[in-house]
Amino acid sequence: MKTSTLTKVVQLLAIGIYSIGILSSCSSQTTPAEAATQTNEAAPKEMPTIMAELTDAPNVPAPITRKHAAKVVVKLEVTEVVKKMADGVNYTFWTFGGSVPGKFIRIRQNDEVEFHLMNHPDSKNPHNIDLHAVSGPGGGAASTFTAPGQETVFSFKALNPGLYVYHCATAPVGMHIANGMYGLILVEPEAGLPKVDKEYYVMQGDFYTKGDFGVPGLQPFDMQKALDENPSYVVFNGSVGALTGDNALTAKVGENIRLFVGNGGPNLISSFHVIGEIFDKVYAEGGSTINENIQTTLVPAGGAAITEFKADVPGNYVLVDHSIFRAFNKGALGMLKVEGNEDKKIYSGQIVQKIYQPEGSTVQEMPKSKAPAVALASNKDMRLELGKTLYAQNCQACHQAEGQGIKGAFPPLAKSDYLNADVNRAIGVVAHGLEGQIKVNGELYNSTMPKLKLSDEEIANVMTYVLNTWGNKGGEITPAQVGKAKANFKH
Ligand code: HEC
Ligand SMILES: [Cu+2]
Repeated sequence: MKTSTLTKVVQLLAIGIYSIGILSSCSSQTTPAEAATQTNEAAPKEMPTIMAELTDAPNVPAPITRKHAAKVVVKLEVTEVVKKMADGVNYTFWTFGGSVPGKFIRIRQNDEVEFHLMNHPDSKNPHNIDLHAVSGPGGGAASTFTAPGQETVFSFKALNPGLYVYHCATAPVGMHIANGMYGLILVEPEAGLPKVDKEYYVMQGDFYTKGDFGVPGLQPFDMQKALDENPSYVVFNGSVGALTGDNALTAKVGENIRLFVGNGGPNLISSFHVIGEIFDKVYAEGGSTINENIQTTLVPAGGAAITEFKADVPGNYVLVDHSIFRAFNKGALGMLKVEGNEDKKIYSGQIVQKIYQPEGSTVQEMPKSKAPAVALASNKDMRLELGKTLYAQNCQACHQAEGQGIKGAFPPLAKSDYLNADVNRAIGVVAHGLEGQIKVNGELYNSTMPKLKLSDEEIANVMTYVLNTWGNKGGEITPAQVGKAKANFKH
């Protein structure tokens, strides 16, 4: 059933393409017959027509197995949609295909692509597309300006193999890109890419919202922040958490993994790195030159790279932009979960942990906050006031502005069952730091909270603030209670 319908569609399309072929043949330099000779391969007399398989990130269409060029029909629909930017934060994304990044397009060198751009009737803006894989004016932008409810068509021949960015180029261009209008198109070399076990699509982008990182609600675009190149969010695949928790990429020990990495920008260059892995191969800038044994590869705004590595030992590998505040504070963080057997020769795990006297503690210490003298609070209101500032200075970088934490990395303080169940234990955590596994609101965390050099007075103030904010249970903590809780803390 499915096949016969598809055949009909292909036949119908073939008729359509034939007429377009006549129109464009005078301007095209190479006829299909010539192209077939150039490939030096047994190509059928008439190029077959194929509907391109398009995928949403992190998925990639299947590798191309055909040994000849084809006419490939790509149909891409632009929509303007409200979607999640982070927990509690929404944004009106402009998309190629319904999500950010846009659909992944996979073709082969010397294919002739018939490109349809449809702009959904509900869109508020016209859009077009500039594919960096196109040789011709505007990379297609000049031929694809499409008003809402319209469709445009142009065709191009994929002359150069490589991994290319595509994006909208309608004025104001920066704003269209900043709203998520970008994706990747892979032009496989004629010989194809070497076989691997897993392929994934990861694309970075920077976003500019009126509210800073984590401020909830539907956030509008902020032109001034975009001009200042000061993003509120830097994310992989369109939102904070698009590649963490249940959305993490997966692989098995021993598998070879290929990441098609793109950067839509609009402004930032990505220092792409996978924590705990070394790229065996990087197709630098998405081109044909292979660089080996790379730790971090630069992915320019409007550029791409193909990285390959083998998962040698099990564990969680964290994808980051190694401009590291972007990773831990603005969202540019993803995860690859590798399952399988350990190999202690390659990675032993911790062998020794013991007290090293000169430093005193195995828990890392943070530098003391700059405030020279500690203001003393004489009532709860003052504690709340001072606690708020202490929180911003000492806790917010990890637990986030609204106490919401970062799933998989920093537990929430907002409505934290761990905190509300035993406040003295939480005070102990703040006073002594914490290592090891804990469960907060049903989620496991196994990480390190540093020991902070805060006085009992400061801990009393910050904990009073935390307890009276974000739906926690309230109350007042005094320095005396902190002293007691510290002494009794064990974990
Ligand atoms: C460098 C990052 C970092 C900073 C700064 C930090 N924490 Fe934490 N905090 C963590 C991590 C990570 C954990 C979980 C530790 C674990 O997995 O064992 C945690 C756990 C906690 C917990 C217990 C779990 C929960 O969610 O209820 C509390 C309470 C807490 N932190 C409060 C604070 C307060 C208050 C501050 C500021 C005075 C602060 N933290 C500063 C990283 C941090
Ligand atoms: Cu656009």
